[in-house]
Amino acid sequence: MPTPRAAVIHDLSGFGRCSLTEVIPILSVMGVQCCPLPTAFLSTHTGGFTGFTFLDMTEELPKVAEHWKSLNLRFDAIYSGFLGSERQIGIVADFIRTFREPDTLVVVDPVMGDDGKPYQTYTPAMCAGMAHLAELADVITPNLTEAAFLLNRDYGDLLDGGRALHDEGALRRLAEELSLGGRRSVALTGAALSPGQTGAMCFDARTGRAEAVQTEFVAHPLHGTGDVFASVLTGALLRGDSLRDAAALAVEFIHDCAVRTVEQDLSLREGVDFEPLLGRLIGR
Ligand code: PXL
Repeated sequence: MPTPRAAVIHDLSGFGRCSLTEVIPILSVMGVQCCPLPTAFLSTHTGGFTGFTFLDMTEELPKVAEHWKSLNLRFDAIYSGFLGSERQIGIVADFIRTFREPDTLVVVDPVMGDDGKPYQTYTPAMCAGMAHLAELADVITPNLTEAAFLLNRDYGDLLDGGRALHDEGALRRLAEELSLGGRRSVALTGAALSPGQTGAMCFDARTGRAEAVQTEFVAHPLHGTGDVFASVLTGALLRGDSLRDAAALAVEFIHDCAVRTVEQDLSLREGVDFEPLLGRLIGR
């Protein structure tokens, strides 16, 4: 089988594991060729750090797309994550329309925020644009905050104002609602069936069914775990796993990385200590 190839549109943050510093090693170890389009270059990620540098790569993206088109490059997956400007939303949508083929897997991780708040560089216009971009996806991987933004709902009102936070039926209905009538698959992250657990509620557009995968809750906030989740999920989907199995692998991997991060008393803003565990993703 030829090595699957993924175009990954995400930022490169020099310190604080997230985005491309997680996506590239994870996809590589899972046997996927990763072709990065960096949306911005930052000195650190924006969660838990201040004073970070931010080089916006908006101007570069269409030039890269044009060159890749001239080379007739083809992608088995297109995966987008953290965007650097409002204008990038249209550029990424054009990229998807240009390179998508009938079998291309389009994963949009609608990276916008956490804990009810947008990330420091995200404007309301970017969040509104992200909802349009996500309409092009086969699979989306929002956390609960991003789910509220996608549905244009108040985070505080989501899941019955928090009263239904651990209600399996309410989480299932939320994932179904995010599927836009079953047109796209959803892996809703940070979905916990009880306070001691965490995981994902998956709505699979292929089967029309929603199913939860759960693990033991370890710590919060653990930076970069959403990017690990979307990366493992994309790698596993590309090798033919079902959405549920792909999500279960991602949830289990993040749990094990979180345990070793906490056991070593590492700074949570530096991201999960995933590198020593990468071997677990080989051939699974
Ligand atoms: O993990 C999401 C993410 C990605 N990229 C950058 C971020 C964040 C979250 O804070 O700041 C630059």
